[in-house]
Amino acid sequence: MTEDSRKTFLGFDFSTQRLKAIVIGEDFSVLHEADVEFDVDLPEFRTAGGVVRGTDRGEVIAPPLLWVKALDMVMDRLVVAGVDFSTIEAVSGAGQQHGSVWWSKDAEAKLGKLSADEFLHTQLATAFVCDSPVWMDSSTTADCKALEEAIGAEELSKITGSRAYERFTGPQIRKIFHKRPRVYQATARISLVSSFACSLLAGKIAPIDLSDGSGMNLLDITSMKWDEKCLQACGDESLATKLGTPVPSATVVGPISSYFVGRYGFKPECKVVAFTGDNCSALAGLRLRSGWVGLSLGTSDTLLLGLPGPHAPAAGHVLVGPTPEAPYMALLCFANGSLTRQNHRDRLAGHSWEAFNELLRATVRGNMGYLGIYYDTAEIVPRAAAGRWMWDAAGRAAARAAPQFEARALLEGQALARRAHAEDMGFTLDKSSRVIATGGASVNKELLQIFSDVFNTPVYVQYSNGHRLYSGSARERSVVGSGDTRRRSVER
Ligand code: 5FX
Repeated sequence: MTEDSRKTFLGFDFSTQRLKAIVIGEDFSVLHEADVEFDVDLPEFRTAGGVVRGTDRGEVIAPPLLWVKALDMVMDRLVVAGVDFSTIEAVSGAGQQHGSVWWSKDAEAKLGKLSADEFLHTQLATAFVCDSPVWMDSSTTADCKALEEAIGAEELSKITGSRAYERFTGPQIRKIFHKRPRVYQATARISLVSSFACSLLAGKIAPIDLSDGSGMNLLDITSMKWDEKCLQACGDESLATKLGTPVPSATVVGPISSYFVGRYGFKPECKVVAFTGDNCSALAGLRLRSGWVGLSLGTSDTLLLGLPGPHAPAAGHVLVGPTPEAPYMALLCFANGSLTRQNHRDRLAGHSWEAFNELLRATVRGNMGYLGIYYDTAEIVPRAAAGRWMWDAAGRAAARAAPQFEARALLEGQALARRAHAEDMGFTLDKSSRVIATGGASVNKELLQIFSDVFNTPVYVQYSNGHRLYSGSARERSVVGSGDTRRRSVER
Protein backbone atom coordinates (compact mmCIF):
# COMPACT_ATOMS: atom_id res chain seq x y z
CA MET A 1 0.00 0.00 0.00
CA THR A 2 1.41 3.43 -0.83
CA GLU A 3 1.34 6.19 1.73
CA ASP A 4 -1.20 8.05 -0.46
CA SER A 5 -3.86 5.38 -0.02
CA ARG A 6 -3.19 5.06 3.70
CA LYS A 7 -4.68 6.87 6.59
CA THR A 8 -1.98 8.55 8.65
CA PHE A 9 -1.99 10.38 11.98
CA LEU A 10 0.14 13.26 13.24
CA GLY A 11 1.18 13.65 16.87
CA PHE A 12 3.09 16.42 18.62
CA ASP A 13 4.97 16.53 21.89
CA PHE A 14 5.48 20.06 23.20
CA SER A 15 8.02 19.07 25.83
CA THR A 16 10.27 21.27 27.93
CA GLN A 17 13.33 21.23 25.71
CA ARG A 18 11.98 20.45 22.27
CA LEU A 19 8.97 20.03 20.04
CA LYS A 20 8.68 16.62 18.44
CA ALA A 21 6.36 15.58 15.64
CA ILE A 22 5.63 12.05 14.47
CA VAL A 23 3.53 10.67 11.63
CA ILE A 24 2.23 7.12 12.08
CA GLY A 25 0.21 4.73 9.96
CA GLU A 26 -2.94 2.82 10.90
CA ASP A 27 -0.74 -0.06 12.06
CA PHE A 28 1.12 2.33 14.41
CA SER A 29 4.28 2.15 12.28
CA VAL A 30 6.35 5.31 12.42
CA LEU A 31 6.47 6.90 8.97
CA HIS A 32 8.17 10.22 9.68
CA GLU A 33 9.65 12.13 12.61
CA ALA A 34 11.02 15.63 13.07
CA ASP A 35 11.98 17.79 16.00
CA VAL A 36 13.01 21.29 16.96
CA GLU A 37 15.35 21.79 19.88
CA PHE A 38 14.50 25.15 21.41
CA ASP A 39 17.97 26.22 22.65
CA VAL A 40 19.70 25.23 19.42
CA ASP A 41 17.13 25.94 16.72
CA LEU A 42 15.59 29.07 18.21
CA PRO A 43 18.53 30.78 19.96
CA GLU A 44 16.85 34.19 19.70
CA PHE A 45 14.66 33.25 22.69
CA ARG A 46 17.77 32.71 24.84
CA THR A 47 16.44 29.65 26.61
CA ALA A 48 18.54 27.17 28.55
CA GLY A 49 16.95 23.73 28.53
CA GLY A 50 13.89 25.34 26.90
CA VAL A 51 13.22 27.73 29.78
CA VAL A 52 14.25 31.11 31.13
CA ARG A 53 14.96 31.75 34.81
CA GLY A 54 12.81 34.72 35.90
CA THR A 55 13.55 37.54 38.30
CA ASP A 56 11.52 36.16 41.24
CA ARG A 57 13.24 33.47 43.32
CA GLY A 58 12.35 30.09 41.83
CA GLU A 59 10.60 31.63 38.82
CA VAL A 60 10.91 29.61 35.60
CA ILE A 61 9.13 30.71 32.45
CA ALA A 62 9.03 30.18 28.70
CA PRO A 63 7.87 32.60 26.01
CA PRO A 64 4.82 31.11 24.27
CA LEU A 65 5.99 32.57 20.94
CA LEU A 66 8.93 30.16 21.14
CA TRP A 67 6.48 27.26 20.93
CA VAL A 68 4.49 29.01 18.19
CA LYS A 69 7.61 29.52 16.08
CA ALA A 70 8.74 25.96 16.75
CA LEU A 71 5.46 24.65 15.34
CA ASP A 72 6.01 26.18 11.89
CA MET A 73 9.62 25.05 12.03
CA VAL A 74 8.79 21.43 12.80
CA MET A 75 6.09 21.47 10.11
CA ASP A 76 8.67 22.68 7.58
CA ARG A 77 10.96 19.84 8.66
CA LEU A 78 8.13 17.36 8.04
CA VAL A 79 7.69 18.89 4.57
CA VAL A 80 11.39 18.32 3.88
CA ALA A 81 11.01 14.74 5.18
CA GLY A 82 8.40 14.19 2.46
CA VAL A 83 5.18 14.04 4.50
CA ASP A 84 1.98 14.14 2.44
CA PHE A 85 -0.31 16.05 4.80
CA SER A 86 -3.40 15.23 2.73
CA THR A 87 -3.30 11.65 4.11
CA ILE A 88 -3.54 12.80 7.74
CA GLU A 89 -6.87 11.85 9.30
CA ALA A 90 -6.35 13.29 12.75
CA VAL A 91 -3.89 15.33 14.76
CA SER A 92 -3.33 15.30 18.52
CA GLY A 93 -0.54 15.63 21.01
CA ALA A 94 0.87 16.20 24.44
CA GLY A 95 2.51 19.04 26.30
CA GLN A 96 4.60 19.54 29.41
CA GLN A 97 2.14 19.61 32.31
CA HIS A 98 1.04 22.54 34.50
CA GLY A 99 2.48 25.41 32.38
CA SER A 100 -0.08 28.09 31.57
CA VAL A 101 -0.57 30.28 28.51
CA TRP A 102 -2.30 33.62 28.98
CA TRP A 103 -4.24 34.68 25.87
CA SER A 104 -5.07 38.31 25.17
CA LYS A 105 -8.62 39.51 24.43
CA ASP A 106 -8.13 39.53 20.64
CA ALA A 107 -6.25 36.21 20.50
CA GLU A 108 -9.18 33.98 19.60
CA ALA A 109 -10.18 36.25 16.71
CA LYS A 110 -6.59 36.14 15.47
CA LEU A 111 -6.51 32.34 15.71
CA GLY A 112 -9.71 32.16 13.67
CA LYS A 113 -8.38 34.12 10.69
CA LEU A 114 -4.76 33.14 10.30
CA SER A 115 -3.41 33.75 6.79
CA ALA A 116 -1.61 30.75 5.28
CA ASP A 117 0.84 33.15 3.63
CA GLU A 118 2.48 34.37 6.81
CA PHE A 119 4.22 32.63 9.68
CA LEU A 120 2.19 31.88 12.81
CA HIS A 121 4.52 33.85 15.07
CA THR A 122 4.16 37.09 13.14
CA GLN A 123 0.37 36.79 13.24
CA LEU A 124 0.23 35.84 16.93
CA ALA A 125 2.90 38.25 18.14
CA THR A 126 0.42 40.10 20.38
CA ALA A 127 -1.77 37.13 21.32
CA PHE A 128 -0.14 36.56 24.73
CA VAL A 129 -0.34 38.76 27.78
CA CYS A 130 2.73 37.39 29.55
CA ASP A 131 5.39 34.70 29.46
CA SER A 132 4.27 31.24 30.54
CA PRO A 133 5.14 29.92 33.99
CA VAL A 134 6.21 26.29 33.47
CA TRP A 135 6.35 23.16 35.62
CA MET A 136 9.89 23.92 36.86
CA ASP A 137 8.68 27.09 38.57
CA SER A 138 8.87 26.93 42.36
CA SER A 139 8.03 30.56 43.14
CA THR A 140 4.52 30.02 44.49
CA THR A 141 5.11 28.62 47.97
CA ALA A 142 3.06 31.41 49.57
CA ASP A 143 0.21 30.75 47.14
CA CYS A 144 0.26 27.03 47.93
CA LYS A 145 0.07 27.83 51.61
CA ALA A 146 -2.84 30.20 51.05
CA LEU A 147 -4.69 27.61 48.94
CA GLU A 148 -4.20 24.88 51.55
CA GLU A 149 -5.33 27.28 54.28
CA ALA A 150 -8.46 28.19 52.32
CA ILE A 151 -9.50 24.60 51.54
CA GLY A 152 -7.60 22.45 54.07
CA ALA A 153 -4.60 20.40 52.87
CA GLU A 154 -6.32 17.03 53.16
CA GLU A 155 -9.57 18.29 51.70
CA LEU A 156 -7.66 19.81 48.77
CA SER A 157 -6.02 16.45 48.14
CA LYS A 158 -9.39 14.72 48.37
CA ILE A 159 -11.02 17.12 45.90
CA THR A 160 -8.21 17.67 43.40
CA GLY A 161 -6.00 14.57 43.90
CA SER A 162 -3.06 16.65 45.16
CA ARG A 163 -2.06 18.87 48.00
CA ALA A 164 -0.95 22.30 46.78
CA TYR A 165 2.22 22.15 44.66
CA GLU A 166 4.22 25.12 43.44
CA ARG A 167 4.15 24.14 39.77
CA PHE A 168 0.41 23.39 39.73
CA THR A 169 -1.52 25.89 37.66
CA GLY A 170 -3.95 27.02 40.41
CA PRO A 171 -1.19 28.43 42.65
CA GLN A 172 0.49 29.91 39.53
CA ILE A 173 -2.78 31.65 38.62
CA ARG A 174 -3.14 32.87 42.20
CA LYS A 175 0.31 34.43 42.05
CA ILE A 176 -0.53 36.38 38.88
CA PHE A 177 -3.97 37.34 40.22
CA HIS A 178 -2.38 38.92 43.30
CA LYS A 179 0.98 40.16 42.01
CA ARG A 180 0.12 41.17 38.44
CA PRO A 181 -3.59 42.11 38.51
CA ARG A 182 -3.34 43.96 35.20
CA VAL A 183 -2.08 40.83 33.47
CA TYR A 184 -4.93 38.84 35.03
CA GLN A 185 -7.53 41.40 33.93
CA ALA A 186 -6.12 41.63 30.38
CA THR A 187 -6.36 37.86 29.96
CA ALA A 188 -9.35 36.47 28.08
CA ARG A 189 -8.46 32.77 28.39
CA ILE A 190 -5.92 30.64 30.21
CA SER A 191 -4.72 27.45 28.51
CA LEU A 192 -2.40 24.69 29.62
CA VAL A 193 0.57 24.09 27.30
CA SER A 194 -1.34 21.11 25.89
CA SER A 195 -4.59 22.97 25.16
CA PHE A 196 -2.62 25.98 23.87
CA ALA A 197 -0.87 23.73 21.32
CA CYS A 198 -4.20 22.21 20.37
CA SER A 199 -5.60 25.73 19.90
CA LEU A 200 -2.92 26.54 17.31
CA LEU A 201 -3.97 23.49 15.29
CA ALA A 202 -7.72 24.01 15.75
CA GLY A 203 -7.72 27.77 15.04
CA LYS A 204 -9.72 28.48 18.21
CA ILE A 205 -9.09 28.25 21.94
CA ALA A 206 -9.26 24.51 22.62
CA PRO A 207 -10.66 23.07 25.86
CA ILE A 208 -8.41 21.78 28.64
CA ASP A 209 -8.67 17.99 28.87
CA LEU A 210 -9.62 16.38 32.17
CA SER A 211 -6.40 14.45 32.61
CA ASP A 212 -4.01 17.39 32.19
CA GLY A 213 -6.60 19.58 33.94
CA SER A 214 -6.09 17.45 37.07
CA GLY A 215 -2.61 18.99 37.43
CA MET A 216 -3.98 22.39 38.43
CA ASN A 217 -5.30 22.01 42.01
CA LEU A 218 -8.58 23.33 40.57
CA LEU A 219 -10.45 20.31 39.22
CA ASP A 220 -12.71 18.10 41.31
CA ILE A 221 -11.41 14.75 40.04
CA THR A 222 -14.58 12.95 41.13
CA SER A 223 -17.25 15.25 39.64
CA MET A 224 -14.86 16.22 36.77
CA LYS A 225 -15.82 19.89 37.15
CA TRP A 226 -13.86 22.92 38.33
CA ASP A 227 -14.21 23.23 42.10
CA GLU A 228 -15.82 26.55 43.03
CA LYS A 229 -13.87 26.95 46.28
CA CYS A 230 -10.53 26.29 44.61
CA LEU A 231 -11.36 28.76 41.82
CA GLN A 232 -12.26 31.38 44.43
CA ALA A 233 -9.02 30.76 46.32
CA CYS A 234 -6.91 31.28 43.18
CA GLY A 235 -8.70 34.01 41.25
CA ASP A 236 -12.05 35.79 40.96
CA GLU A 237 -15.46 35.04 39.47
CA SER A 238 -14.02 35.35 35.94
CA LEU A 239 -11.69 32.37 36.38
CA ALA A 240 -14.19 29.69 35.32
CA THR A 241 -14.75 31.57 32.04
CA LYS A 242 -11.03 32.07 31.53
CA LEU A 243 -10.51 28.31 31.88
CA GLY A 244 -13.51 27.11 29.82
CA THR A 245 -15.17 23.71 30.33
CA PRO A 246 -12.81 20.72 30.58
CA VAL A 247 -13.41 17.73 28.29
CA PRO A 248 -12.41 14.02 28.21
CA SER A 249 -8.99 13.52 26.61
CA ALA A 250 -10.28 11.80 23.47
CA THR A 251 -12.67 14.64 22.52
CA VAL A 252 -12.60 15.81 18.90
CA VAL A 253 -12.19 19.57 19.24
CA GLY A 254 -12.96 20.37 15.61
CA PRO A 255 -11.48 20.27 12.12
CA ILE A 256 -7.97 21.56 11.52
CA SER A 257 -7.49 25.31 11.08
CA SER A 258 -7.58 26.63 7.51
CA TYR A 259 -4.01 27.88 8.11
CA PHE A 260 -2.74 24.29 8.00
CA VAL A 261 -4.97 23.42 5.06
CA GLY A 262 -3.70 26.35 3.01
CA ARG A 263 -0.05 26.25 4.06
CA TYR A 264 0.69 22.52 4.32
CA GLY A 265 -2.06 20.80 2.33
CA PHE A 266 -4.08 19.09 5.10
CA LYS A 267 -7.58 18.06 4.05
CA PRO A 268 -10.16 20.41 5.62
CA GLU A 269 -11.92 17.55 7.44
CA CYS A 270 -8.73 16.43 9.26
CA LYS A 271 -9.76 16.11 12.93
CA VAL A 272 -8.03 17.82 15.84
CA VAL A 273 -8.32 15.76 19.04
CA ALA A 274 -7.79 17.38 22.46
CA PHE A 275 -4.14 17.43 23.56
CA THR A 276 -3.19 16.17 27.01
CA GLY A 277 -0.27 16.27 29.47
CA ASP A 278 2.96 14.50 28.59
CA ASN A 279 2.64 12.08 31.52
CA CYS A 280 -1.00 11.39 30.80
CA SER A 281 -0.21 10.50 27.21
CA ALA A 282 2.80 8.42 28.35
CA LEU A 283 0.47 6.42 30.61
CA ALA A 284 -1.95 5.85 27.73
CA GLY A 285 0.89 4.72 25.46
CA LEU A 286 2.42 2.37 28.03
CA ARG A 287 -0.78 0.33 28.45
CA LEU A 288 0.14 -0.41 32.06
CA ARG A 289 -1.38 -3.45 33.79
CA SER A 290 -1.89 -3.67 37.52
CA GLY A 291 1.46 -4.11 39.30
CA TRP A 292 3.38 -2.46 36.50
CA VAL A 293 5.01 0.88 36.91
CA GLY A 294 5.63 3.37 34.10
CA LEU A 295 8.87 5.30 34.31
CA SER A 296 9.20 8.32 32.06
CA LEU A 297 12.83 9.43 31.93
CA GLY A 298 12.76 12.99 30.63
CA THR A 299 13.80 16.42 31.87
CA SER A 300 11.97 15.27 35.00
CA ASP A 301 11.56 11.59 35.89
CA THR A 302 7.99 10.56 36.47
CA LEU A 303 6.52 7.40 37.87
CA LEU A 304 3.10 6.44 36.60
CA LEU A 305 0.60 3.92 37.91
CA GLY A 306 -2.92 3.17 36.68
CA LEU A 307 -5.62 3.39 39.38
CA PRO A 308 -9.21 2.13 39.41
CA GLY A 309 -10.58 5.14 41.35
CA PRO A 310 -9.71 8.50 42.89
CA HIS A 311 -7.96 8.81 46.21
CA ALA A 312 -6.28 11.50 48.29
CA PRO A 313 -2.52 11.05 48.41
CA ALA A 314 -0.39 12.70 51.12
CA ALA A 315 2.40 13.13 48.54
CA GLY A 316 2.33 12.78 44.77
CA HIS A 317 -0.74 13.19 42.63
CA VAL A 318 -3.85 11.38 41.48
CA LEU A 319 -5.14 12.51 38.09
CA VAL A 320 -8.15 11.65 35.97
CA GLY A 321 -6.83 9.05 33.53
CA PRO A 322 -6.51 9.75 29.81
CA THR A 323 -8.36 6.63 28.57
CA PRO A 324 -11.38 4.58 29.71
CA GLU A 325 -8.96 1.68 30.47
CA ALA A 326 -7.12 3.93 32.97
CA PRO A 327 -9.93 5.88 34.71
CA TYR A 328 -7.42 7.36 37.19
CA MET A 329 -3.65 7.51 37.43
CA ALA A 330 -1.03 8.18 40.08
CA LEU A 331 1.91 10.39 39.24
CA LEU A 332 5.11 11.13 41.11
CA CYS A 333 7.30 13.79 39.55
CA PHE A 334 11.01 14.06 40.40
CA ALA A 335 12.34 17.38 39.14
CA ASN A 336 15.93 16.14 39.00
CA GLY A 337 15.87 13.81 36.01
CA SER A 338 17.80 13.96 32.75
CA LEU A 339 19.11 17.51 33.12
CA THR A 340 20.71 16.60 36.44
CA ARG A 341 22.13 13.39 34.98
CA GLN A 342 23.51 15.39 32.08
CA ASN A 343 25.09 18.06 34.32
CA HIS A 344 26.97 15.41 36.28
CA ARG A 345 27.91 13.50 33.16
CA ASP A 346 29.52 16.72 31.93
CA ARG A 347 31.28 17.25 35.25
CA LEU A 348 32.50 13.68 35.71
CA ALA A 349 33.04 12.40 32.19
CA GLY A 350 33.20 15.29 29.76
CA HIS A 351 30.24 15.48 27.43
CA SER A 352 30.05 11.82 26.56
CA TRP A 353 27.49 9.26 27.71
CA GLU A 354 29.90 6.54 26.57
CA ALA A 355 32.56 7.83 28.97
CA PHE A 356 29.96 8.18 31.76
CA ASN A 357 28.74 4.63 31.18
CA GLU A 358 32.35 3.43 31.32
CA LEU A 359 32.49 4.91 34.83
CA LEU A 360 29.35 2.99 35.75
CA ARG A 361 30.81 -0.22 34.38
CA ALA A 362 33.87 0.30 36.57
CA THR A 363 31.73 0.05 39.72
CA VAL A 364 29.49 -2.63 41.16
CA ARG A 365 25.87 -2.77 42.25
CA GLY A 366 25.59 -1.20 45.68
CA ASN A 367 28.54 1.09 44.84
CA MET A 368 30.66 -0.16 47.78
CA GLY A 369 28.24 1.66 50.04
CA TYR A 370 28.57 5.11 48.47
CA LEU A 371 25.21 6.80 48.17
CA GLY A 372 24.37 10.25 46.86
CA ILE A 373 21.52 12.71 46.51
CA TYR A 374 21.97 15.25 43.74
CA TYR A 375 19.41 18.03 43.43
CA ASP A 376 20.62 20.57 40.88
CA THR A 377 17.20 22.14 40.91
CA ALA A 378 14.69 22.33 43.78
CA GLU A 379 13.23 18.83 44.17
CA ILE A 380 9.48 18.20 44.12
CA VAL A 381 9.41 14.71 45.71
CA PRO A 382 10.46 15.16 48.44
CA ARG A 383 10.09 18.95 48.61
CA ALA A 384 13.68 20.15 49.02
CA ALA A 385 15.97 22.96 47.92
CA ALA A 386 18.83 22.35 45.48
CA GLY A 387 21.85 20.71 47.10
CA ARG A 388 24.21 17.75 46.96
CA TRP A 389 24.82 15.09 49.64
CA MET A 390 27.03 12.02 49.63
CA TRP A 391 27.79 9.29 52.18
CA ASP A 392 30.30 6.47 52.33
CA ALA A 393 29.64 2.87 53.43
CA ALA A 394 30.00 3.82 57.09
CA GLY A 395 27.28 6.45 56.71
CA ARG A 396 29.77 9.30 57.02
CA ALA A 397 29.25 12.40 54.90
CA ALA A 398 31.78 12.21 52.06
CA ALA A 399 32.82 15.52 50.56
CA ARG A 400 34.07 13.81 47.42
CA ALA A 401 34.61 10.39 45.91
CA ALA A 402 36.25 9.04 42.78
CA PRO A 403 34.22 9.87 39.63
CA GLN A 404 33.08 6.27 39.13
CA PHE A 405 31.56 6.17 42.63
CA GLU A 406 29.89 9.53 42.12
CA ALA A 407 28.42 8.42 38.79
CA ARG A 408 26.85 5.33 40.34
CA ALA A 409 25.85 7.16 43.54
CA LEU A 410 23.85 9.65 41.46
CA LEU A 411 21.94 7.01 39.50
CA GLU A 412 21.42 4.51 42.32
CA GLY A 413 20.26 7.38 44.55
CA GLN A 414 17.73 8.42 41.91
CA ALA A 415 16.45 4.86 41.44
CA LEU A 416 16.17 4.27 45.19
CA ALA A 417 14.14 7.45 45.63
CA ARG A 418 11.79 6.42 42.79
CA ARG A 419 11.20 3.01 44.41
CA ALA A 420 10.79 4.32 47.97
CA HIS A 421 8.24 6.95 46.97
CA ALA A 422 6.34 4.52 44.71
CA GLU A 423 6.02 2.17 47.67
CA ASP A 424 4.82 5.05 49.87
CA MET A 425 2.14 5.63 47.23
CA GLY A 426 0.90 2.06 47.74
CA PHE A 427 2.85 0.32 44.99
CA THR A 428 3.88 -3.23 45.95
CA LEU A 429 6.44 -5.31 44.14
CA ASP A 430 5.58 -8.92 43.38
CA LYS A 431 6.50 -11.55 40.83
CA SER A 432 4.37 -9.97 38.11
CA SER A 433 5.83 -6.49 38.61
CA ARG A 434 7.75 -4.82 35.86
CA VAL A 435 9.00 -1.37 35.06
CA ILE A 436 8.14 0.02 31.64
CA ALA A 437 10.56 2.79 30.72
CA THR A 438 9.98 5.53 28.20
CA GLY A 439 11.35 8.99 27.43
CA GLY A 440 14.69 10.21 26.09
CA ALA A 441 16.95 8.53 28.68
CA SER A 442 15.32 5.11 28.20
CA VAL A 443 17.93 4.46 25.48
CA ASN A 444 20.63 4.28 28.16
CA LYS A 445 21.03 0.60 29.05
CA GLU A 446 23.32 1.25 32.01
CA LEU A 447 20.65 3.46 33.55
CA LEU A 448 17.96 0.84 32.90
CA GLN A 449 20.14 -1.81 34.51
CA ILE A 450 20.40 0.29 37.65
CA PHE A 451 16.62 0.68 37.80
CA SER A 452 16.29 -3.07 37.31
CA ASP A 453 18.74 -3.77 40.14
CA VAL A 454 17.12 -1.33 42.54
CA PHE A 455 13.50 -2.32 41.78
CA ASN A 456 14.53 -6.00 41.61
CA THR A 457 12.26 -6.22 38.61
CA PRO A 458 12.68 -6.62 34.85
CA VAL A 459 12.77 -3.34 32.95
CA TYR A 460 11.08 -3.11 29.57
CA VAL A 461 11.30 -0.28 27.10
CA GLN A 462 8.27 0.90 25.20
CA TYR A 463 8.53 0.76 21.42
CA SER A 464 5.81 1.53 18.93
CA ASN A 465 5.39 -2.22 18.34
CA GLY A 466 5.25 -3.22 22.00
CA HIS A 467 7.39 -3.57 25.13
CA ARG A 468 10.89 -5.00 24.81
CA LEU A 469 12.88 -6.40 27.70
CA TYR A 470 16.07 -4.45 28.16
CA SER A 471 17.63 -5.64 31.36
CA GLY A 472 17.12 -8.58 33.66
CA SER A 473 16.18 -8.08 37.27
CA ALA A 474 18.69 -8.67 40.01
CA ARG A 475 16.59 -11.57 41.25
CA GLU A 476 17.17 -13.36 37.94
CA ARG A 477 20.91 -13.20 38.50
CA SER A 478 22.93 -15.42 40.73
CA VAL A 479 26.07 -13.40 41.32
CA VAL A 480 26.10 -10.75 44.00
CA GLY A 481 29.12 -9.71 46.03
CA SER A 482 32.77 -9.76 45.34
CA GLY A 483 32.86 -11.53 41.98
CA ASP A 484 31.50 -10.18 38.75
CA THR A 485 28.60 -8.15 39.98
CA ARG A 486 28.39 -6.24 36.77
CA ARG A 487 25.48 -6.31 34.42
CA ARG A 488 24.45 -9.56 32.83
CA SER A 489 22.20 -8.25 30.14
CA VAL A 490 19.33 -10.44 29.01
CA GLU A 491 18.39 -8.10 26.22
CA ARG A 492 16.23 -9.79 23.60
C1 5FX B 1 4.64 16.33 36.12
O1 5FX B 1 3.84 16.66 37.19
C2 5FX B 1 5.62 17.39 35.80
O2 5FX B 1 5.62 18.45 36.33
C3 5FX B 1 6.62 17.12 34.71
O3 5FX B 1 6.77 15.75 34.47
C4 5FX B 1 6.23 17.83 33.45
O4 5FX B 1 5.03 17.30 32.94
C5 5FX B 1 7.36 17.71 32.45
F1 5FX B 1 6.99 18.08 31.28
